[in-house]
Parts: sequence; structure tokens; C-alpha cells
Amino acid sequence: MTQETAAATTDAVLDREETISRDELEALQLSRLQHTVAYAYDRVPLYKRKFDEAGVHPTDLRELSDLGKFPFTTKEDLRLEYPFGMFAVPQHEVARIHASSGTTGRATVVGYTKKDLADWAKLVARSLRASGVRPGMKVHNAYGYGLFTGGMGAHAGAEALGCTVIPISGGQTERQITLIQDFKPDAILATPTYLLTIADAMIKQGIDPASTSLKYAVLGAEPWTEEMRHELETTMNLKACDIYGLSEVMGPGVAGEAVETQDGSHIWEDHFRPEIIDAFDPTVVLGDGEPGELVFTSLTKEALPIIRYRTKDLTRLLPGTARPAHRRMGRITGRSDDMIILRGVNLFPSQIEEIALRIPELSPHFQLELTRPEGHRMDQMTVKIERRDAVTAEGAAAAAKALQQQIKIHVGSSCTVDVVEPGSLERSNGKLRRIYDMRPKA
Ligand code: DLL
Repeated sequence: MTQETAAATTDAVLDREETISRDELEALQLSRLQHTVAYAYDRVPLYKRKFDEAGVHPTDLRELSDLGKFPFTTKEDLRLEYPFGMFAVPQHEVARIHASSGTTGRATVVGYTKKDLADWAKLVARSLRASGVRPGMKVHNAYGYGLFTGGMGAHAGAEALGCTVIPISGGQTERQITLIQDFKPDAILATPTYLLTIADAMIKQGIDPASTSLKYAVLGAEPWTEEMRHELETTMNLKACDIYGLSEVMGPGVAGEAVETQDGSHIWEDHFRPEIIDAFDPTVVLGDGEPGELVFTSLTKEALPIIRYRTKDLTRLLPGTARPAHRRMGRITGRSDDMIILRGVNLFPSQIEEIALRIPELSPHFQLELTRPEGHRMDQMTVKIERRDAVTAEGAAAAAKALQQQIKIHVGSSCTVDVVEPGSLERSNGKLRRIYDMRPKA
């Protein structure tokens, strides 16, 4: 698609950086990258130490491919520098702090200057606009508010776009439904599994989820599939687009999907330089189209410049379409640390979602239980999945068999399938936990 046709397919006024050529974008990336590595080296002791140890200096960055000479940054680095060791500005210049929940160790803390907050809002606004949201629309924001970047990040972006924001946050599903009915929002921002919870609760109350005022959903913060998009779009009669991001790199809005193409999120490459590496041999930088681990370098951040951050998210880079200069990312298949290794076969919950949703008797509500029964050396996986409402016991038994076979064919592992009653599995309030690991700790 040419730049002109891309701009013509939308009635919105785009940022200049959304319509520039790839050459112009790469020139911008190079100058911003050269600034960022020098800035990080001069201001953050961890970067100086790591660059020196690796024998690289900011002046070695002469072209974009030189980025590969620089060391990676990991979540562990942020934890070691807890709380503020990675900040590149004095504390009085830090306008906001967010942090991860820290359930699996020390929280990772991230900071923003006033300019960082303005850039973040601009990029979320750009993502929402790409996904169909327009100034003047009412936006129901069901991402969690607080230290999590989802709620406040999405909020500021919707405000910057010129929307009326309804800051409901996550949870209190009954109340969400009342407000959707009374306030008549045009768009909803939520995790895909939480939107499913809302749709489900509407059906229970006798409300047809397809009858609401909602026309657009901008969904992210957890992996989801094309099958889930289809499920949500048909049940709720809206257009659902993806939004991607992570706190260490910014928050929501690192990448956003265009509603006219719905073909994966465009990474806003005027602010972030993506790379794909081999997750098992990180020295190997892979080419576009090849699947691997996504790595980001920030190009404009002041409070927390981030160099070659290993996201652990597995995907691939694809050419730009609706925004030709900005490459897209394929759907995230999963995180390398969420990968289940079942008798030597690698498996992600999103693969199960994809297969299960092609079986009409089965709902999108499922969880995966991993066990290692006494006396067994091998791990076992049980897929617990709810049947759809009108399905009979025979229908459920046949669906269980079909799912088991399809998993064997498409994933290559044997598992047990337990089709359970509608409403019996835990519902999402935000990011849904799919894996329940009951294996004895080593
Ligand atoms: O989840 C930021 C966010 C909020 C993105 C709201 C989109 C919407 P974290 O809590 O730091 O930040 O979690 C980041 O969530 O590394 C991915 O594994 C996952 N993730 C985020 N967006 C998507 C997506 C926010 N669209 C981690 N698809 C990331 C798949 C996603 N996974």
C-alpha cells in the first residue's frame, strides 16, 4: 500500500511520523538511537558498566545494524537496580512511577518524565485512532488503574485523542454492565479475557451483548488469538483490535493495530527500534519474518532509556501495511517463560485457545493443569474447558475427544481433556492465569 492510499483509507488526521517513508524513518531512528545510547551510557551506571564490559562505546553506533554489538537488558537488571537505579534523571524530574506487581520476585519499577508521559499519551492516542476510536467518542476504560500501566496509560491516551473517558478500571463486572448500558460508550478498552467475562455476565443477566452501543474494542496485555477476535466480534457486534506494550518499554501503545486491515499491531518505530533474536542463542539476530524473541530499544525516553530489552515475547516482524513505514508484529504466540514443555514438546496456551475455539461445542473458558502423578516420571496436562450452554452430555464427550485429537495432531502432545459445566472455571478480571502448575517443586 502506498502512503497516499494508507492515509486515504482513514478519515483521521495522522501524525506526520505515521506517514513518512521507511528511509526517513530509519534516518530518524539512527539519530535518535545514537543519542539514546550515549545518554544511557553517560547517565545510568549499569549501562556504562555493561557497555564497558562488552567493549563497546556509544561512538561505535554508526549504522542501525551496529545496535547488535550492544549488550541486552533484562528484567533481572531492573530488579537488581531496584528501585530507582535505572533512572537517568534526578528524582525531581520523574513525574510518575509505575511498577509490576512483584509476585514473582522484586517489583520492577519504571519512571517517566513529563515529556515521557506526553509521548506515551501521544502513542496510545495514535494506537486507539488506528483501531477506530475518534475524538469525541466515549471510551469505557476497563484496564486496571494503579501501578499497572494499563489503566492510566490507556486513560491518558484516550484523553489526548479527545475522547470522553470513563475510568471504571477492572472488576465489578455488574457495575461495568450498568455503566455500558447507561453511558452508552462507543469503545471499550480491556484485556480480551476480561471483555469475555463482561459479555458472559451480560448473557447471564439476559442482556444481548451484541445490542450495546459498543462499536470498537482495543484489547491487549495478554496473548489472544484470531479465533478469540472472531468470538468477541460476533458475540458483541464490534470491531476488536490489538494493542501491545510492556511497562519496561513504556506501557500500552508500543504497538497498535489498524482497524481497516486487522493484520497485527504496527510498532511505532519512531519511538522504538525492534529486533528479533533467537531466544536460545541471543547472539543471533534474526531477519524479518523469522520467529523469535522480541527485543526493544527506546529512542526517545528520558527517565528510563532502555537498550535492547529482552521482552521474552515470541513473535516475528512483518512489513508495514496500513502504516507502511512501521513494521508490524505477528500475534504473540506466548512468552518464553510461559512455555509448557510436555514430554519434550513445546506448547503455549494460545495454541489450545486456537484449537478449542474451532470446536463449536466448546467455550473460550479453559485452563491448563500440569501434574506429575506419584510414581510417574512424565508430566501430564489436563485441559479443563467449559462446554457452551446448550451442549448435551454426549456433545460434550464428543467435543472432549475432538479436542484431545486435534491437540495431538497440531501440537504433538497427548493430554487429558475435561469438559466442565458452564460458569465453573475462574473468570478473568484483567490478565487471566491459564496455567495451573501442580507439579512437585524440584
Ligand atoms: O500489559 C501493558 C499493556 C496494558 C498492554 C494494556 C496493552 C494493554 P505489563 O504488565 O508490563 O504491561 O505486561 C507486558 O504483557 O511482555 C506481553 O507478554 C503481554 N502483552 C501485552 N500486550 C499484549 C498483546 C502491559 N497485545 C506483557 N498481546 C508483555 C499479547 C501482550 N501479549
